[in-house]
Amino acid sequence: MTSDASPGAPAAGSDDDRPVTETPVVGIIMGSKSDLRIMSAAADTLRQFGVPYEITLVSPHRTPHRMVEYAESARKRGLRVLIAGGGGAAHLPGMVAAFTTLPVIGVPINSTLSIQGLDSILSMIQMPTGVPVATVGIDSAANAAVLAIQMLALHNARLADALEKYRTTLKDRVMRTIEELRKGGFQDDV
Ligand code: RP5
Repeated sequence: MTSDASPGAPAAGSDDDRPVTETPVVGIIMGSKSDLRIMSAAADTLRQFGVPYEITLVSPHRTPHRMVEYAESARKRGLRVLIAGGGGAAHLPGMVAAFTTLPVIGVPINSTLSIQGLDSILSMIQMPTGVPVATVGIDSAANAAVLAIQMLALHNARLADALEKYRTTLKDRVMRTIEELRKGGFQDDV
């Protein structure tokens, strides 16, 4: 994990078959340190899947030039997907998407000044044609990471396999819960 936006060396190998290396392939950015309590879930998820990432603060309003520099250099630095979180007037994902053709996943955050996250999500979803932001649910940073991993898994067999196993654990958890409920007297119709 790197802790700032300093350029890293691009990994060797072809784009499609490149193995996951320590070079960050996902960039996690957010408007403020106060967003970290939510966005850290994206980092945790990427770590669990062994996906190298970088995480830093990039504010579209307080550090606009840094935002442009980050977005414009992202592909060259080896990043494949960007996850951008913001609360309130959450312009970061949309503006970053304007400066890069990498896929941008937006995480609307119910921050202290947000109107329950509604302003944040509405700031992200209605992008003009040609400049999409793949917006996940309010505070759904872990899902943003899973979506990023699904994108990377298009050309990475290890990640595709890990995603299959992850889905199996989700299913198993539900089935165990059903069993526990049944033991407690819950009568389902299946
Ligand atoms: C946005 O304003 C940030 O993404 C954050 O969610 C919100 C509040 O920022 P702070 O005032 O806590 O720095 O730019």
